Amino acid sequence: MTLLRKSLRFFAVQCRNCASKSSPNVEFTASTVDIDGRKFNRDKWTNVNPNILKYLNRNLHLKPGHPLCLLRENIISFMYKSFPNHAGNPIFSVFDRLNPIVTTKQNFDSLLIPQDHPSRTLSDCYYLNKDFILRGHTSSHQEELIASGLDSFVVMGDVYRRDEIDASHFPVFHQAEGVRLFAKHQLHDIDKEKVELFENGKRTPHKQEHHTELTSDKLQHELKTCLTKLVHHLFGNDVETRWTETYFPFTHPSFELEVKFQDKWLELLGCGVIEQQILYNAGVPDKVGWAFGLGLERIAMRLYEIPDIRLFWSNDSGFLSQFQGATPNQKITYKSVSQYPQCFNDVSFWLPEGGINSSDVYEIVRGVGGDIVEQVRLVDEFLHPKTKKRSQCFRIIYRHMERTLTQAEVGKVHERIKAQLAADLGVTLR
Ligand code: FA5
Ligand code: MG
Repeated sequence: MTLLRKSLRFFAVQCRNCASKSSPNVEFTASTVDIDGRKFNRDKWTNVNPNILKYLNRNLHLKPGHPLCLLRENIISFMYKSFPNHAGNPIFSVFDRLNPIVTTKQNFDSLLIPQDHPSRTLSDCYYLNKDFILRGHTSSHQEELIASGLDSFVVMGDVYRRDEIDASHFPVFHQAEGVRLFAKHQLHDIDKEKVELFENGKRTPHKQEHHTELTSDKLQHELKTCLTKLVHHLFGNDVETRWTETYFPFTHPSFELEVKFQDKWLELLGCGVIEQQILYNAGVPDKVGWAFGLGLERIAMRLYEIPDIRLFWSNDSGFLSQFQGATPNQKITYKSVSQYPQCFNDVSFWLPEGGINSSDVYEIVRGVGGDIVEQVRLVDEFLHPKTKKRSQCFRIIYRHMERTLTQAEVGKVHERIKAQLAADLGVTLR
């Protein structure tokens, strides 16, 4: 078994050029999407667009002096320090340059995500074609890294999702994934306890059928201790946090950790006990483990009091200069360069037969409007009593992060968005 795992070690290839390049060479032909010389055949799944692909290779988490880079360094140094081996060296390996173009097998199948799971839909992800996708989470790399022989690793990188638009959601963001596996003697004190890792039991809300009660308890305890320590390391011991139970197809039991931010609970991460089937599939039937995935922007927003997720993409020196030269655990409070005013315009339309998907609206608005779009909200919806036609009204809030927008300038963009909505979705503007 060990041999098989070792021989796969080279499977996880880090993309060495990733850090140095600014934007990829992208070409859309009639039958392919070409990215930096790699050709992907287009099919009915293809829904990437030039707009989203321009974020590939930006690698904010590797850009010296960027708040996401400082946070990456801070988390890595915490993991290194917290988990030494008996010689004092870190047990965690770090992968922060893995290519974000992954197979649908990696992104879904390897994680036991069912065929009909909503996270697979075209309205949630960016597909190159039916076999390749811009990874929707760093969990895509779990199985390949476990199969390559690793027991403890962290993956950091950019992930892509067609999501809502507001101050804490952006279609590209960054995640840090942590995985730790345990052999029996690493989890249980086999000299003192007469215990087994596995049993042929029942799945309950608290454990998987293959795990003994004690195995599941200890894994949950190790996981929550690690994450609580990390959060205290980042935010200080006084931070207000809470655990909630949740569901992921790849962990059981599963949890989320939230922190108080501007008087609201903000979800920082998802985590849980790795589904044993994933370890069987990766060729590691004799170990158990935990995993977590956290959102770097969410943490950095709370840490540096950055009010809007779009600021991370700013090239404005007013933003970047506040972090240049800082050390990873330096306390920095972001000072708003200036609060430029918002402009908002509404767009109302009749839906075509069969309706539309609001994530297509968000995508088009973001595609045409770019980063000046701060929020898109469905503000009104009604059914015409006679024609039975349904109408929707979306409010688009515009704000530039670096200057005041004029109403005339916004008006032009808004008209282009309306035209694009009509052309692409078949809606009838009102
Ligand atoms: C996941 O992505 C799971 N892969 C996490 C996981 C890993 C669970 C390993 C179990 C084991 P989720 O979709 O909740 O879960 O995203 C994880 C975190 O990413 C969230 O808690 C949040 O901090 C961040 N996040 C999610 N969507 C966005 C978004 N659109 N913009 C910014 N951050 C986001
Ligand atoms: Mg979540």
